[in-house]
Parts: sequence; structure tokens; C-alpha cells
Amino acid sequence: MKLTLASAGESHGPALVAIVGGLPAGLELDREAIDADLRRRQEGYGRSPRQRIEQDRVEVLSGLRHGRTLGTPLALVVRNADHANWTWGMSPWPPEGEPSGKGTRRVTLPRPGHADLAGVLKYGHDDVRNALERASARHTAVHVAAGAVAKALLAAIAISVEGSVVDEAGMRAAIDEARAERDTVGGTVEVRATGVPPGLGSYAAKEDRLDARLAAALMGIQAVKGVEIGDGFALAGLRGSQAHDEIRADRRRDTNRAGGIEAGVSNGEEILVRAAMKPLPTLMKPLASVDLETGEPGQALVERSDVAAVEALAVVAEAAVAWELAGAAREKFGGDALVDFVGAHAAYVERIKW
Ligand code: EPS
Repeated sequence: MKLTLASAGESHGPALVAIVGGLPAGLELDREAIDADLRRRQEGYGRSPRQRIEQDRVEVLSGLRHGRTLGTPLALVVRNADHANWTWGMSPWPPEGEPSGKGTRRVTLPRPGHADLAGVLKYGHDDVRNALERASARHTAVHVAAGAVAKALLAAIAISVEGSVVDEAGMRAAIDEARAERDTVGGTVEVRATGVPPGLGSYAAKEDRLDARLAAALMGIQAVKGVEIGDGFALAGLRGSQAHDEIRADRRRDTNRAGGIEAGVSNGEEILVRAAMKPLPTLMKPLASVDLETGEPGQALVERSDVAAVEALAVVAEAAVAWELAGAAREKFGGDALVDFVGAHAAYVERIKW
């Protein structure tokens, strides 16, 4: 059984959409818990004034009846309240009437660090907006909604996932300084998953490796430039005798330098992953760029921006890790009904006496 997710939506379009396939029937979803994650994603320190416009809430169009999954595709929607200011500029159909609101003028000055330049070249656009709208991290909202569904599934087999900012206090000080200088910052987040039994993922093929899947999921989040599992890069500087986690008689470990994954398979210890985020590329003091229309040197597009989105990334990364773990658990335990999934997990941990 495979979990699948397809998503769509532009930052200032009408809505963000996700279709989730492969859930078992009978999983109880809590609307308030999904909305709470959407709020956590919005509330981070250093966020843009856009967050005062949006009040993200999940809508479910299918796959759920009276709060329980039907085992059919679950369709999730998060609306963009800001679309009201962009109805002409982001109209899916040729707009009617005189241009009004935002997004009416072509953008021709690509921002270094954003999708702008590569996007217009690749797709043949003459307006950078056609590239930046989908590349925007606004899109992470609906992935957080899907991640909340994944967390509900994982909770049924006693797995919990939590993301946080590494050095929150230092991070906030850096954000205050950058804001005063009208600049932006990045940062590092970590995600921990507890209750993961040994045996999620596989060494049999590289695409089955749990570490490879988690790294791809985290690198798939906007602005992430680095991922490490456990002690990651620091392990490269250690001797083998210092780097590995010795196995006790009860098969547990006193250390967890591997971050809970060996050879691409969970080993029963806490899963620990980190992601590094680059500073956001929309700058109030813009960098050098080129006007794609005239070919003249210019300065990149200046737009409303976040100073940082690191706290938001902690929530988005949590959702991404939950999604991947839920997918690996679906593959291992299967089941059309939740009781089958939970029963297969129980039989497995009984067999390995975990
Ligand atoms: C984003 C730019 C900003 C952010 C946005 C991501 O949006 P705007 O251009 O409307 O000010 O606020 O993030 C969100 C709206 C969100 O909900 O996370 C970008 O270019 O990535």
C-alpha cells in the first residue's frame, strides 16, 4: 500500500489543493488538530505581513465522512485569502474589465536565489510572476495539512513527530538584527520522531532507503540547502570506533549518532534529522540583476517578504518527515482498514519482541 500526494496551487491564486491517496479507512481526523498545525506554520517569528491576511483552515472535499477516512482519495483545500487582492492579476481565465489590484504589471527583474530566472527560461515565460507563484513557499501550507493527516495515522501506531528550531533564542536575535538592517536570515531546524520500530525503509534499493527518502522530502522544501541525519557531517571527522552506536543486550543503544537509521533502515532509536535553510531571497535592499525585457543591468524585484521563515520551516519539516514515515509504515504494515494496519504493526513488534 503506497501513500501518494499530488498538490496544486499558486501563492496568490484562489487556493492550494492536495489529493492524498493510500490512507486506510476508519482513521479519525481532528479538524482542530490540522488547523492548529496550519496556525503554527503561520505564527513563526519574522514572518511577513501576508500572515495577517491569511487565516489558514483546512477544507475537506472528499474521502472523509463524519470525521473518518473512507479509504478513498482525501481532497484537502487551503484557500488564499489574499487572492481577493489579486482577482485580476491571478485570474485563471482571461480577466474581465480594467486591470485592478495586485499582479497587473509584468515582473522582469529576477531575484537571485529564487526560481525567477531559471523558471522563465525553462518555461518560456515573459513574466517572472508565472514562475514565482508556484515556486513560493506559500504552497507548504497544504503540505502541512497533509502532514497533520500523516501524524494522525502515525499516532495510531504510537509514533510521534516533532520539529523545532535549533537555537531558537539565537535565531530570534538574528532575526531582530536582520529586520533592523532590512535584510533576511536563514537557520537550522531539527525533527525528531519517537516510537519508530526497527525496520521502516530498506537497504534493498536506494530509493527505499529511509534516509534517502527523508533527505529528498526535506530538500523538497523551499529554501532548504542542506540535510543531515543524526550527527551527519560531524561523523566524517570521527574514527569508526567513536562514530557508531554500540548495541546493548536489550538491542537498544546508549548513543544515537546514526539518528535512528542504519543502512537506510530505522533501527528503533529516535529518528533525528536536521535541515539548513538559506536566507530568504526577496530583499528590501535588492541584489544586482538584469531586466529581462531590456537586457540592462538592474536591481531585483522588491516585494513584501518575510525576514525569516525558520519557525515555519520547523513545522513544514515536521510535516515532511511525518509524511515519509507514514508512507514507509503504509508500505510495511499495509491494510485497507485502520484495524488491519494497526494489527499488522502489533504482530510485527510482537514477532521482533520490541
Ligand atoms: C513567499 C513570499 C511571501 C510569504 C509567502 C512565501 O508572500 P507574499 O509574496 O504574498 O508576501 O509570505 O509565504 C506565505 C504566504 C505562507 O503562507 O507561507 C515566497 O515567495 O516564497
